[in-house]
Amino acid sequence: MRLHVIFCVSVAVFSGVATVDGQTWHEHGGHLYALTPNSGSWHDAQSQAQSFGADLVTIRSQAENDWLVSTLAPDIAVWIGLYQLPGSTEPDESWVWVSGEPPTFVNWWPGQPNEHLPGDDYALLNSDADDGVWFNGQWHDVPLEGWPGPHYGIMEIVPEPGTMALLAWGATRLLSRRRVGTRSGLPDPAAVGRGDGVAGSA
Ligand SMILES: [Ca+2]
Ligand SMILES: [Ca+2]
Repeated sequence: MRLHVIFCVSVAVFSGVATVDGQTWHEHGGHLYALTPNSGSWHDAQSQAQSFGADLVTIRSQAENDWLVSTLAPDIAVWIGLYQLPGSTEPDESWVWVSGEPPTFVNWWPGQPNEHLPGDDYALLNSDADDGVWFNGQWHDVPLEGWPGPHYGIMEIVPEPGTMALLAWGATRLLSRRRVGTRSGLPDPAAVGRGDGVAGSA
């Protein structure tokens, strides 16, 4: 799993987008984001995220919310990593992120959360239309299974500190070596100097 995640990160450094096992991961602010492979309940979505070494997304700002909508969910409703702890006072006490980060930013649709029905304890980001109203990426508290229609989740990988810098450094070196070889048609001089790529070098 660790190699799987590292591969995602390393490819993302090159282009900002990587497709791994059919999932398209997008890099933004040093984090990686993708939709879950399958639709399902909020718990299904979080389980799928964990299988990639990810969690459902933690959203920290309006800018991040807007980027997620435009990049991954321009016209669908998707699960995010916000849920309400059991036993909380309804409708708005103790909403928490699966990442453990405090909810410093929220983007509820006006009047939400409202505990429309008992058990509306999971946050759904909506950018699609309902009865002619476009929700513009704002959130609703909904049941575990969500609203009618398939719901995918947005997964997020937060690389460990230093991982992105290390991989960026490695990617830069690899690209540099490729450019040298392409231009001259000769082996990488750096490799020659180290004597680690040319047979018979002293
Ligand atoms: Ca609730
Ligand atoms: Ca609601």
